[in-house]
Parts: sequence; structure tokens; C-alpha cells
Amino acid sequence: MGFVGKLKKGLSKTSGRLSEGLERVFLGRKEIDEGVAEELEEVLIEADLGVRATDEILEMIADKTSREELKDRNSLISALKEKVREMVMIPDITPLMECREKPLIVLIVGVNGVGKTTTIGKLGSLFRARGKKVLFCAADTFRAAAIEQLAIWADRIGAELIRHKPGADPSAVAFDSVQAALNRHADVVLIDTAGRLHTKDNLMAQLEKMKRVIAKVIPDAPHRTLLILDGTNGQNALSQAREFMKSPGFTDLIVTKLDGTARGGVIVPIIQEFHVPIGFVGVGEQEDDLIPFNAAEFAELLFAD
Ligand SMILES: Nc1nc2c(ncn2[C@@H]2O[C@H](COP(=O)(O)OP(=O)(O)O)[C@@H](O)[C@H]2O)c(=O)[nH]1
Ligand SMILES: [Mg+2]
Repeated sequence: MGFVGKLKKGLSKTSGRLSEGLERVFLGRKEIDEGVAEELEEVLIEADLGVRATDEILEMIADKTSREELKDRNSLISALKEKVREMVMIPDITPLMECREKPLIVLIVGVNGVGKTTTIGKLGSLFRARGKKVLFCAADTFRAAAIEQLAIWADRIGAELIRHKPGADPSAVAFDSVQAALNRHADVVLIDTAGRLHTKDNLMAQLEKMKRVIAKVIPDAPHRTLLILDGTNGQNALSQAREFMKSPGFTDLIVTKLDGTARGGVIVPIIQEFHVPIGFVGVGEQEDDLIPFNAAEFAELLFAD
């Protein structure tokens, strides 16, 4: 299955919920009238587009309705697609896979369980498919199992792994990994981090320390910092992102587990609020279940029947 097919499948719960909602809106209604916007509100909120994005969409709908530009269901759906596409248009940034830095140093951040380690495995696989030499850094040293999980991914996709003992200083593992990447001429280093510390301040302080230590080896590194968000969390993913975004330097977002949720609409307010591009979305647990995000495809599939 190609990327679009996988994205379609991954978004099917969300698009299913939306199309059911639209069904309701058109039940017993022959043409588009003022009441449509009101009923649409519930549908969009249910799909986790959030209040702000929903309001913006409703304004557009009300506007078009008053100008009699919406004739029927089809024209309404086209208007929705167009608006959402505009809203999730990604600011210009070099796609991760096309970065020229060597070694490219990528820090992966997010709370526990959102899919960081799995996403590293999948990203590693994409880089390997491009013939890149990949090195994983096991800087989530909280649990032995976290290191083992990354080791399994490294074996599976043919990446090298730098690991220390459980409980070691994550910054020390990161430092060694970047050194090793230079010595071994690796193309890309993917750094796994812990999402679990007693307080968020501690977590942030630890990430800042890692960045400083990495920059001692390569001054402009880490080149990219990815924030991983779990799509099944819906609006909570948004509040999580808000916490992390208080610290500067996040360059990319990845939204995981779209396949397991009808709340995939949350991508819209995430982009709207942070203006940080979503590079990829996760649509399953396997190594080929990471899909490059594309605004037009997303908008099209979100409102696909
Ligand atoms: N269905 C689905 N499961 C995922 C996806 N990404 C990660 N997972 C699962 O989520 C769980 C937590 O992932 P993990 O990578 O260990 O999260 P971490 O704690 O952030 O490193 C694992 O069971 C993964 O297989 C996804 O895109 N779809
Ligand atoms: Mg992990």
C-alpha cells in the first residue's frame, strides 16, 4: 500500500466520524441554510478540531452561505477541504529526510508512551531506505526495557546503537553518540529521550543540558528537535504541546497513532496554534507505518467518504 492509501486507512476512524456527522447535518435538509453552521459546529468539535479552528471554519461557512456560494453537500465538502488545506499548509522547512548536515543530529522528545521509540525505529528505517548510515542513541536511561526496545529496533532496521547502563546520565549517552557518529562517519543520529521525570521543569532542564552537551561536539547541533504527540489524546495532545512549546527550539512535530483514533482532526489546531510543521504521522506499529504529512492529502482524506 502506498503512502496515500495508508494515510487514508489511518485517518478512516476520523473521516468516518466526520462523514457520519455530515450525514446528520444533511438529514432532512435539501439546501444549505443558516442552520448548517450551527450543526456543523458539533461535528467538527467531535472530530477534535477544537474551538478556535472550528470557529474559523464556521465563519467561512456562514460567509459563503450568506453569499449563496454553497449550493449543496458537495460544495460544502469542497469548501471544508479547501479551508482545512489552507489551515494545515506547512511553513517552509527542509524535510527531515533531505537535511544535508552530516552527521544530522535529531533529538526526539515527548511524554512517556506517545511513541518516541517506535517513531525512531520507523524514521531509522526511512533513512536506511535512502542508504544512510543510522545511529540510535539510547538516552532514555530510566528503564532497562527502554534501552532494550531501542536495541531491538536497531537490529531490525540495521542501525548502530550507543547505549549506557540503565540510570546513566542521558547527556553522557548523547555526547558519546555524537562522538561515535563523527568517528564512524554516520549520516544521522536519532536520540531517544525519556518522557518521564518528576516535574516538567526537570524534564526541560535535562533536555536543555543534553542540547548543550551535544553542541560541545557539533556547535549547531542538534539540528532538529522533534516533538512527538499521541493523536489518541485529542485535545490533551494540544495541551501537552503547549507545555513543551514553552521551551524554544522545536522544529518538527509528529502525530502518532492516527490509526487508533477518531480524533485525528486535532492536527488542524496543532498546526494552527504552533506554526510548527508536522513532518510525519504514525498510522500503525510497524516500521513502514510512518507517513510524510501532506496538507492537501490530509484535507482531502479527512472529508473523504
Ligand atoms: N497503533 C499505533 N501504535 C503506535 C504508534 N506509534 C507507537 N505506537 C505504540 O505505542 C506504544 C508506545 O510506544 P513507544 O514508542 O514505546 O513510546 P515512548 O514511550 O514514547 O517511547 C507501543 O506499543 C507502540 O507500538 C502508531 O502510530 N500507531
Ligand atoms: Mg521509549
